[in-house]
Amino acid sequence: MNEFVHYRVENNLALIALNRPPVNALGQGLREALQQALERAAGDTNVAAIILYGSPFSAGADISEFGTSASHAQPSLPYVLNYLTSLSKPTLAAIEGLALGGGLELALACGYRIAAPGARLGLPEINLGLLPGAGGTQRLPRLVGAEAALEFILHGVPLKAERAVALGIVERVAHRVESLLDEACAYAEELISSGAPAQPKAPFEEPEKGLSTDFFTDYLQRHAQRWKGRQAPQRVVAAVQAACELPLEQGLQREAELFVEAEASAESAALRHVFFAEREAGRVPGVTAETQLRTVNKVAVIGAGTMGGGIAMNFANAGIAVTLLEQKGEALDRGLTQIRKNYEISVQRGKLTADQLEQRMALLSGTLDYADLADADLVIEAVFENLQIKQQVFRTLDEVCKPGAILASNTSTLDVDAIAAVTRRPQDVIGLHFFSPANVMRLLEVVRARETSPEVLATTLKLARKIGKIAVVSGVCFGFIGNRMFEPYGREAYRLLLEGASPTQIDQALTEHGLAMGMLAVQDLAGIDIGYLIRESRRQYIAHDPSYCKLGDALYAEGRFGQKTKAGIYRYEGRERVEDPHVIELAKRLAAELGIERRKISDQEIVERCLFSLINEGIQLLDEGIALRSSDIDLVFLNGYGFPAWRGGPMHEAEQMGLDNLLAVINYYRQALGAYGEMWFKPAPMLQRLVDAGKQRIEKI
Ligand code: 3H9
Repeated sequence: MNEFVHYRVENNLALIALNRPPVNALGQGLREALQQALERAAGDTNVAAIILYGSPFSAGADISEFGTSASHAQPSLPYVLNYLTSLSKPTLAAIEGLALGGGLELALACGYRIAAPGARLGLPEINLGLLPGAGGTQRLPRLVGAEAALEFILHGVPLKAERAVALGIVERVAHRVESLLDEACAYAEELISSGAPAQPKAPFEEPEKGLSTDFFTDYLQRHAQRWKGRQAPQRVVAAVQAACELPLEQGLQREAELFVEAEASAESAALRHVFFAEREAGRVPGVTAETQLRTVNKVAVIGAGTMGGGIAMNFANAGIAVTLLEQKGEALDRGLTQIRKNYEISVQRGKLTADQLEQRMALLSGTLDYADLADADLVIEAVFENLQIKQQVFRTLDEVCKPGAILASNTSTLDVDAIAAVTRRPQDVIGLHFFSPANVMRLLEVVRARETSPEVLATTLKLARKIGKIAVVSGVCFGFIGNRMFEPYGREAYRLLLEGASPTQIDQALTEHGLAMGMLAVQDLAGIDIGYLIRESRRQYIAHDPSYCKLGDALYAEGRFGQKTKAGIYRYEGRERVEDPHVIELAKRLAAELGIERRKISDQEIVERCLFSLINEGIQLLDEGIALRSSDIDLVFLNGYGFPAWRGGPMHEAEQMGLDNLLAVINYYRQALGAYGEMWFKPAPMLQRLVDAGKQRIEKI
């Protein structure tokens, strides 16, 4: 028939197989082929019922088509699905693997559904800033009720087939994946012989039944805070409300209008950018499908503190045995006890069963002896952030570890080449920078040192995926991608305090922009002492600016280390963060000493100075080859620094505002801030080159 669809008739059944690897994305070609196959089956008098199947069934609309003319090119997905529902023969979806988004909507347009055990069904459009746009918001409420449908669509997380049956999305689960098609055929024969209608009566003909009259208004109000800055959730609510208030045909029309708006939104463009960025990050020069992988069955972590313990949990969670090494028995016991406590919290929250807790703890063991690391396949060092101490650990590892073991450092700022250089196997050394809390944060910066071998890199990238991390490869430089770019961002926040902004104003301006936390609250959380020690190691690079994080240095001298001492930039009363007049006075005094004139500062200036300094540094990093691509930088900030995914990341934001605008604003501050501006607001040379070349995307030129 067509390369995208395989069509055959067996007995009285038309079997239509979707065939567009790897995930049967419903792009224009597949839609066209499917439409033709359906028309052929409809017109064949030998066909009494139609079965649609695929392996996997389908991951939905082709995301790469959004924003292009192909997205709505005929036959559109809604058109094909409406045609499907109009057929007079029973239609059956046999769902293997996954039915997501438009893929599930295809199944919902069929009269009947059977799924393979373990198949995942979901409407994840919300994660792309969209709503289901091929009938999902109208047909699902009629199948499972409006409230259940709303939760399912807004949650965006797929359900396993077994739970989908309980919810009423599919009628049956096949006994085995292998027998799915046979069982689907048997089901279709039953439908034919019982004279079942092509489309059975909807279980919820009135999906709003049982809901209070102000259900949707209440729902929006209840979630207003959570959805701040976003529009897709509100569109989902509007569409499901339409399912309750309008006949199907008009409801579908309303859904289509909302979908067009959503597809054109900046939010969806940002989230689609993130989707492809995550896939792109895995493509690393020098690593191919042929690159040999090393086996990693046993991991060791050196240091059982908060970081080491969190790192160890990642591996235990993935079923990999971990040995924790500490210098003293008490520290080891403390570390293991803390891990157990963390798991106990998950059990209390219902995220883990008591049995799973014990299984994970059984994978964790402790030792005080380096000799016990001799058979580890991967060792991750998570000791104090000091080059000499880390080098000493690596010398020892070089002595005790078996040949071929991967030796990783969790350093957040130090030179991984200098660490590798103390071993006789620099090709086996790599940086694995986890973010705190390491068992929660998705980001893993993988630092490729000068001599790191492709096998070691490929193995760690694969492992990162296994433990559920987003791995981003960075070259070696101070702070790698994240902390290096975070430094100018922090510098500006501290400087704005001297120039007249209050801590609350600065943090609020940033959280209003969508950041999970303001920069100054982050400083208090990370530790004012930690920031100070990092500055101490870099004084030669910052000494020319006497105002550089001056307030941070002063707070350090006062012993105000942040949350842990109940005082830093803020004061902490229990869990509450309050502004401290002492810090404002301190800022005024320091400003006077430095000759900085205090003034009223706008929120816009705060956001621009903090964010654009960070972006400018990112462009410089790309130019230096530390980051491979600008979308990698976005992933770092989205997954490690609380940037909002719906803005797509700092580099995507810069592209959206226009690189010429970015350059103009940076140049404005360079001039407006006088000597300070001249020091820190020089545009990265590559930004100028990109603008001169008329580029809209941030890419190395
Ligand atoms: C929608 O359906 C809208 C409708 O309601 C209305 C329309 C009118 N399109 O992730 P992987 C590619 S919105 C295009 O590495 P995994 C992916 O880029 C859609 N491409 O594998 C990658 O390509 P490459 C709603 C897609 O096993 C390759 O497939 N659906 C699509 O870890 C392998 O993917 C979703 O949001 C797609 N829909 O995960 C589902 N899906 O090799 C989005 C995948 O060149 N997809 N690709 O890098 C996913 O969640 C995961 O990709 C999936 C597989 C779970 C399917």
